[in-house]
Amino acid sequence: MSQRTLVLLKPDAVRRGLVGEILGRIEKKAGWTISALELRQLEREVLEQHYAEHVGKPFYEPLVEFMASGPAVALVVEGERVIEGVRALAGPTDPIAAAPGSIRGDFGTIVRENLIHASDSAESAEREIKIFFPGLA
Ligand code: IDP
Repeated sequence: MSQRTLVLLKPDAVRRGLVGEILGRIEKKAGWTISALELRQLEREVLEQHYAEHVGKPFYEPLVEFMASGPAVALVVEGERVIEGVRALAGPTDPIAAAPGSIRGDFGTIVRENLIHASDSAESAEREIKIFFPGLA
């Protein structure tokens, strides 16, 4: 089942020079394709749309601040079961609980600064792709 998903390499990944490492893991999965890619400073307005489901939670404000603290990489990945697959590569939200071998498990320690975002369903993916790549069909 070919799908597409929205991935963000968060500002900590860019600051720490982990973009190549993380993109490499995604690129090496057989049959997956990166169909859009952009390094950009995320504006608050975009982040408010992206994280709308978390408004009012205690971690929301610091999360938006962190996500706007430096450039991030936004990309769209297409391929077989890519929504589930990129989330498996990323590992669970808390990097300490994430298994070694996963991106968060290998490189993270802080829940907020967990390196990568990946859409969690087909509906989220379509919503998020529209936010970051409005020109994409
Ligand atoms: P996910 O990114 O693993 O799907 P979500 O629950 O959607 O996790 O949370 C969005 C982002 O908010 C997380 O990736 C993380 O950066 C941050 N976050 C989630 N829960 C906490 C928390 O309890 N403390 C600090 N930051 C959090």
